[in-house]
Order: sequence, then structure tokens, then C-alpha cells
Amino acid sequence: MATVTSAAVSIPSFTGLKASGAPASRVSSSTVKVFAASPKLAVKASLKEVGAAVVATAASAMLATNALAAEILLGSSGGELIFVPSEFSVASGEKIVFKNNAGFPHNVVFDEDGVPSGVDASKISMSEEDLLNAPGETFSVSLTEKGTYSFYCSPHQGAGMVGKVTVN
Ligand SMILES: [Cu+2]
Repeated sequence: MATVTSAAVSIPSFTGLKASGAPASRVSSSTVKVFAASPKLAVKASLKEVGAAVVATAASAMLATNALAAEILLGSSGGELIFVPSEFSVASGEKIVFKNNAGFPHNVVFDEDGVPSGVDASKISMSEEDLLNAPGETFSVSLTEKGTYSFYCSPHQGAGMVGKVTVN
């Protein structure tokens, strides 16, 4: 008897909720749809960017194995905090691969006052805080604008870990 009574009470109250809840849930579901649309677009856009990045990485990998790529060691094998070599020349567009060798962490930052005019140093640099921590880790860049570029390793700039590349 007690069970029947409780069921009889809960049915009207459930129906009441459903009746008043229906328009509300319709509104909220359409609201959700609107919000869902923009993350979806954002995901699509970021996937496109990821796709472009993957293509660029693949192209870099192909260029890195190219005999024309210049390889610069970060830290000498003897443990000195230097670029090896610290001064070198490349052809315009030639891949430069900076490779962690010893004494890391290192990074590669182009000096904003030491690049040809019109070149945005931040676009060809690692960020000051970004570091290559693992042995053999690389940072690659291609410079197209001809001229002389100065760069440094931000943790070891004070110790003289600076370099210069001329793009011909
Ligand atoms: Cu360094």
C-alpha cells in the first residue's frame, strides 16, 4: 500500500516537471547547439593548422637529410659553451640545423638588433624560455633574406655562447 501511494504521488509530480521542462529543455538544447558550432569550427581551423605544421615538419625533415643543410653543434664535444662553428655562411633558404651536443640546455635566439632590416627575429628564433634539453635535439631554421644575422643561446649568452651566420 505504501509503495502504491508513493508511486501515485511521484507520477503527477514527474508529469508536471516534464510539461514545464519541455520548452525549457528545447531552449537549452538549441543554445547548446549554437555554442557547439563555434568550438567545432575552432577545431576544424586548428586541425588545418596542425595539418600545415605536419607538412612543414615533413618538408623540414626532408631538407634536414639534404646534403645542403648546415649542421651547427650546440656546445663543443669538450664541454665548452659555444656554437660549433660559431661563424658560418649558408645559401639563401638553406636549412640550418642546430643540434644539441653538450652542456645543454641550449637554445637559439636571433638578436633583434642583429638581423637584416625587415626580418622579424622572433619568427626565426626559439623563445628565450624554450630550451633544448635532450641530447641530439634540434632546432632548424631557413633564412632567406641575405645579410648577417647574430644569434645567441639565452642561458649561456653571458658565457659567450653567441654566433653569426651570413646568408649569401
Ligand atoms: Cu647554451
